Amino acid sequence: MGCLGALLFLLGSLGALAQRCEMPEVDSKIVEMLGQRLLPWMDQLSLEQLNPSIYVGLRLSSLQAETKEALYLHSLKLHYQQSLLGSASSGGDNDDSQAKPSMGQLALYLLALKANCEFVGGHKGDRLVSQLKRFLEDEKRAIGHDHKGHPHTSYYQYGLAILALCVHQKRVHESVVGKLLHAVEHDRPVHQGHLSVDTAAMAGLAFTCLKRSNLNPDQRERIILAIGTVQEKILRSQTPEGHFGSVYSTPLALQLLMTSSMPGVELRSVCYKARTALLTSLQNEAFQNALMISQLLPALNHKSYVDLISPDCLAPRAILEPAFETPSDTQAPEVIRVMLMVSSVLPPYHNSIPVPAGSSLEDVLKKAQELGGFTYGTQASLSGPYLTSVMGKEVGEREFWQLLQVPDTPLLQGIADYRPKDGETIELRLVSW
Ligand code: B12
Repeated sequence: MGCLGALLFLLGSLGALAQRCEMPEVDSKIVEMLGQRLLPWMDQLSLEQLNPSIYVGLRLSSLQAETKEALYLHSLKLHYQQSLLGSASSGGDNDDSQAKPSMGQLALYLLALKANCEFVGGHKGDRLVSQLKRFLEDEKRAIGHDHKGHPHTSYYQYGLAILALCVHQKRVHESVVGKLLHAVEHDRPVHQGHLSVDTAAMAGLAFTCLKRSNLNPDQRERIILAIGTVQEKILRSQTPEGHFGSVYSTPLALQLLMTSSMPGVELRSVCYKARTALLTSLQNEAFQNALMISQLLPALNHKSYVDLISPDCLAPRAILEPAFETPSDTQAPEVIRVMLMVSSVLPPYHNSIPVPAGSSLEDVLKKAQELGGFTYGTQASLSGPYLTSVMGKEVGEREFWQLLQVPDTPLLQGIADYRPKDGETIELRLVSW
């Protein structure tokens, strides 16, 4: 073999080794149906209901919602800027009725701006960037010099914030990036790594952005290694069906895998398998939640949040038409019984709750409250209503009310989306995380 032949052979085998995560197109009807489920959410324009993730997901998808989309971004700007920057006339501290967006929500808002090809800038933009940097500094302090502490929010939001600043080409201090690197480096799989697949994927997306933008050149080697660590973690988490972790962490995991090639890994078949698993889940109507759909649509369009470094705002996207309403069954649904159990309180609560078939777990909780002897409270979040108190017991620091199917299977969905079956027993359990 001549010199050129050898070179071609080498390049050929390198190409075969370094495969990309490319997924064959998913039927456009399926994608359209997912997009249509976002439309009703886009009519809700109060701060509590606004969800910047929906806007980002749509912009990175193959779909567009025309004027609705523009109006949605307008409302996001109005409400987020007002609540974050506050106006002197709002009376300062006597206007606490609406909670300020969290670090992660501010980060998603900045991603939404970039998804519309807008750089944050000007006086207001700079203040938002400073706020996000301050949030990160506070979190860095909470984690501490010895890395023994925890962020007040989560490493997921920590990664999201670094990613958002990065796509706007805003540099964050090495010590801030260092905390996320440390978390990934010390997430030992042998000890059942504590970072979830979603959190690892989000960290990986942030690192990939830093690598591509070369914003922290002195940490480049560590960043590249950490991307590899995250990729491995995600690959190891693939279930026999093909999901990474669970069905709902697969969208972000795919976003990450799509940003990279991995020498020596059959990425093509790994991603093909994930796609098959996703298609089955889509047929089973697993994707009803708007936040989940917003994380899935980019992956189905071969895009990731890292593409927000230089988004293609002129890419043609199909116009989304509202779905036809299918007339609902007029027959009264049968009544089912769901057992509701709370053992984290004294005396423990245990009751059989009658609800119409097809009710959500939230309907069950409402009915139980109506029947007496049970109370609960929720907080709005981008994923829907988050259960924060049960029988008057509010969650403490790093605690949450876990939803389980007895004896011990955590639910994969929240109270608004999960629909228990007749005779099922659901436990609400106060746990630390
Ligand atoms: C961190 C996290 C948690 C933390 C939240 C505490 C904290 N201080 O951060 C803990 C461990 C407590 C948690 C709990 C649960 N989680 Co969680 N969580 C996440 C994660 C990794 C990031 C959320 C986030 O910060 N988003 C960014 C910020 C900007 O958005 P936000 O709306 O302001 O964030 C808040 C809400 O997301 C809320 N929250 C967290 N999880 C869930 C789940 C649901 C259903 C709801 C309504 C709210 C909610 O806590 C966040 C902080 O306040 C996501 C991953 C993802 N892909 O989104 C999963 C995720 C949202 N969680 C999920 C689930 C299933 C749950 C639980 C229902 C699990 C269970 N069986 O009990 C519980 C919630 C139960 C309840 N009380 O209502 C699923 C939801 C899937 C779906 N179909 O919608 C996700 C997508 C993980 C996954 N891949 O399966 N979670």
